Amino acid sequence: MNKLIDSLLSVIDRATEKRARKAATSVGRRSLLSRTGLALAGTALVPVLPFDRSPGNAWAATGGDKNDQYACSYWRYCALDGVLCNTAGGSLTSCPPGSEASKVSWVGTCRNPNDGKDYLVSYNDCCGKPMANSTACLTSERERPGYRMGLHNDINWCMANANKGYHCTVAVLVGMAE
Ligand code: ABN
Repeated sequence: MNKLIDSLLSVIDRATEKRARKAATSVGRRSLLSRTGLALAGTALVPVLPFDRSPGNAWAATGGDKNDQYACSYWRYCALDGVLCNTAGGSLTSCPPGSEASKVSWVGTCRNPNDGKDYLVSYNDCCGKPMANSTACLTSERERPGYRMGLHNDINWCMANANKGYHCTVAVLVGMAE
């Protein structure tokens, strides 16, 4: 048995040696070096795969009253990322005096627990004043990580307003989801 294994190994050895010699004659040292260099450079250029750095919705409402509009657990806030305007001199749907609604917004789909139906909710930022010292919520249901442009809500939606300072966020019902 040992003899058989020995002879098998020597056959493999010889074959490997033969291939290595053949490669050494057909591929010059310079060519080998340049190919190795190229392979190494290529590896360095391979983009690092993106990954989600978000804190796992650290402020996400887990449980809580779905009908309390002053709590992050309120059903309309299912995809909200911001501080509430209704505890900063505004209301659920209107900006506090001195600030104006963002021209662009993030729209989420939230289920109303009272009728079991899905609604589209527009989260408009209120702009033009420093950030309100108010309840901060981060639910962002169905949001995708930042590298999925357009599917990420960690954005200052005041970007299209003349006054881009973020103050707070309102949640306006815009319709029923199909
Ligand atoms: N949409 C609220 C917000 C404002 C600034 C930065 C992140 C999120």
